[in-house]
Amino acid sequence: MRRVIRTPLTVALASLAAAGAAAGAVAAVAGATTTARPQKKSVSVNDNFYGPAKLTITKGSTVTWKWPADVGDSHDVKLTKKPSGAKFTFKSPDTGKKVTKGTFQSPPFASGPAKFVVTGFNKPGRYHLICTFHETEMQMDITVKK
Ligand SMILES: [Cu+2]
Repeated sequence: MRRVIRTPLTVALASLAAAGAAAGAVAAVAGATTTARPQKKSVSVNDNFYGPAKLTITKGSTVTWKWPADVGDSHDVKLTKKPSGAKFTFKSPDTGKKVTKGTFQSPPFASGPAKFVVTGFNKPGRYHLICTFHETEMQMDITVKK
């Protein structure tokens, strides 16, 4: 019969492997309790409404407003309310370069396809947006979950 000889090295390796497995289990549990991953959401810009008009997203999500081929009227997207300190990254309508600012307004489009992509919904709370051409009827709310 063969004897299994446990040298100090194999014992050390075995305990390392056990420690690694335990650490992995802890990491898996921690991962399960952290907040949800950022999402990518689309909003269609219509005559004269956003679809959807209410959106709930996770922190750090990206929202893309999309104008279809023939929207009709000109429409834009302007942020009017946000949690304090919120900042956004988007392509500046003026320069076409990416900027990070405390507010945003898309270019107006009357015919698409066109899109306006905004990232940086990192602060939980309510964000209110309007179309500056149809301010009273064309509005939307975004809620960022805690
Ligand atoms: Cu509009």
